[in-house]
Amino acid sequence: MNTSKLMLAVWPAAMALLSTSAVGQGTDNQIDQADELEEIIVLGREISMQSASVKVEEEMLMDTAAALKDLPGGEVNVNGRITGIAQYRGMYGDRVSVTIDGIGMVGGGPNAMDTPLSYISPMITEDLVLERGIPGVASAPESVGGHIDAKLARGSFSDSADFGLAGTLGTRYSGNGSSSTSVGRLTVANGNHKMSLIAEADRADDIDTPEGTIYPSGLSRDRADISYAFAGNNTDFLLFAGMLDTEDAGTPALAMDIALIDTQIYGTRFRTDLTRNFMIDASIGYNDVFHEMDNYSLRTAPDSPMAYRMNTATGSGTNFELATITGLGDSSLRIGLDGKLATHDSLISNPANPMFLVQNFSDVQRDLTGIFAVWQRETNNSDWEIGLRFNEIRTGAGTVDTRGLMGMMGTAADILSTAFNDADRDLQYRNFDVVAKYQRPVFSNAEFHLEIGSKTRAPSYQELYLWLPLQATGGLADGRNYIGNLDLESERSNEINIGLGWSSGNFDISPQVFFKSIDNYIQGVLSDNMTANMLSVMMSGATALEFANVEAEIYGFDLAWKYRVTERVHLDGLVAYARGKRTDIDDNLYRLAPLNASIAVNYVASSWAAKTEIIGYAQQDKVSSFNDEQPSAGYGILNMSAVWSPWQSVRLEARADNLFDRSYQNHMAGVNRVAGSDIPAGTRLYGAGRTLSAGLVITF
Ligand SMILES: [Cu+2]
Repeated sequence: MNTSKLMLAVWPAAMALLSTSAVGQGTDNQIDQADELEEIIVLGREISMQSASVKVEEEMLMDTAAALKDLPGGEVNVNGRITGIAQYRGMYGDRVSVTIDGIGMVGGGPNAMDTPLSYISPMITEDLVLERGIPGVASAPESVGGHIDAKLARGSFSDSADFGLAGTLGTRYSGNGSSSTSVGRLTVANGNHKMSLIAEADRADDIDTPEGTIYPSGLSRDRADISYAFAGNNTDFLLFAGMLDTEDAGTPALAMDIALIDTQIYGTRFRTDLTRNFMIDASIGYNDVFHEMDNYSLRTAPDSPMAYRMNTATGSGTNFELATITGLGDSSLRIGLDGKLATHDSLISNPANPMFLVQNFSDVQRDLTGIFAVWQRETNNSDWEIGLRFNEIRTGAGTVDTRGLMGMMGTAADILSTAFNDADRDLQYRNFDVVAKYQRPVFSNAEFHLEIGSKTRAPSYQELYLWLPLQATGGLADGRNYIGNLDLESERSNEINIGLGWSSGNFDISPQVFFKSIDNYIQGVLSDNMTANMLSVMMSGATALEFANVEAEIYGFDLAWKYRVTERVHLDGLVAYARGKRTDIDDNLYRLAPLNASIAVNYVASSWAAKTEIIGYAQQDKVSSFNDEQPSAGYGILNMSAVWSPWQSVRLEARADNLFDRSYQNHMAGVNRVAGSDIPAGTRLYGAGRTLSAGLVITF
């Protein structure tokens, strides 16, 4: 399908889908029928029991991560407008694996300012796919909390042997914060070969809320990708090179803002059928990040230049996978080897004091290699999947030092660096994962789904090697200083997930309930390191939290539903709830969304469509006392959007977010850490006020 068809396919597709379940009724085969019935598809969104996806390029967004809120159980922790950290069912950060075209990324920022989803700009994102429930062991090496894959929109192969040119030009503009996203795509392709050049430029100033301006919340981000792809009878091949250039992007929930993120990305994917029953699937990606952040150029600078901080961080590494798939009659066996080899450095300096230097992370390495086997069987009565995985993670860090720290601070830092340098920092983790999935039809119009898994995650490099109390925590944004812990063990999540897909006439619903018990859950606890606490109090007024293994559980449910009122009108919605608590002491887990739901009225005509949605969040008072987490009040907002395609090649878009200009604080929004802002430091950031947007996308 070429891009012009792709952009517009949603209207005819939506029309066709309105009658999907009617088509399904006549099918004899029970499982086929259930397979068709279980899918809940609305404009731009597709939800089944196994996965949920959004066609992100059709949404008017600045951060692709925001599209997760359109998926059952999906959330996003917002530390800045383009630093959305994926959350699924109460887990986030390194617990949720994110891949782009199936390949992982190595982050550069120790505070996750370059989150994986920040590498895939919204107008060049074809799909964002969330694996519902427990990710299979083949999806990603470490994915205790979930797995999300985003697909770049690199255009399509054509139907003919002759080469043709196709492309897209589009721009979207929001009045609030003069925010713009613009895309260009050029694809030269025939049926077998495709060359594609895509680029997106995003710009924005500070955005306004009913309580004042969020300062700083402007941004500048450019993303480009050039690729060659081959599609043969038995072989698919993709080779790409990309770049990301982010500059001056505010992250008011963190202690610093993004000055620069400069990343090169390279990768290749190869898939071939050697025989009818034997296939090879391989991918390798490399990326290299150079990142600078500071606390004085975008936000109100500290009073004393002695408190200016510039942090230069780098991250680079390789993600790879080599797998074989063997067909065995009605089942298949996938056996693979994969890995993620990463290095990280971070240096803190002061432009006003050339003497000042802190080696925050020095020569850090985290190398994972894994092997896995997945057996899948599909019959008329049931689907089975059983997967086993073994991971070995080796980590290491170089020696550290500081320079120019005065008096007692210098003495304390020396004590900590000497202890760190004398410790054994070469660590090794061996982890075994297992996931089993079972699915079968029940009654004539429903399907039952059961998953059981035991999955692991070895500690992150920050959790191990943060030797000086700082806020470099992968984006926790709780305002606390943390120190690492070289004695951490891997965490293990034992999980059960039960789902139902039910369809009756005009109504579809797909609820799931889950329970996970997490052994050795890693989170910050009060530190008994007196030196670290003293230093932390001198720097921030509060003692340090130290990463430790604790016990936790998370349970909840989420569902998607859809009701067809008429051929053209349908209602749909989501409900999600996740409750997380410590089980070794009486406390709640940090930064989980309260009960939330959305309901939308959709109208689809032949050349236009409109949607009105209400999104509601309950209050969240189940907050973490260890992280000084503040409760948040419930709220509801109303959004409206419309698209019109007067011609096949033109798509006009209009959208109003928060139409009634409601003042609200989403629980996942961070707490403001910036002084001299309309929103006081220490207050949870408010959601954007009424935001009117318009867009034009032309395809050829
Ligand atoms: Cu950073």
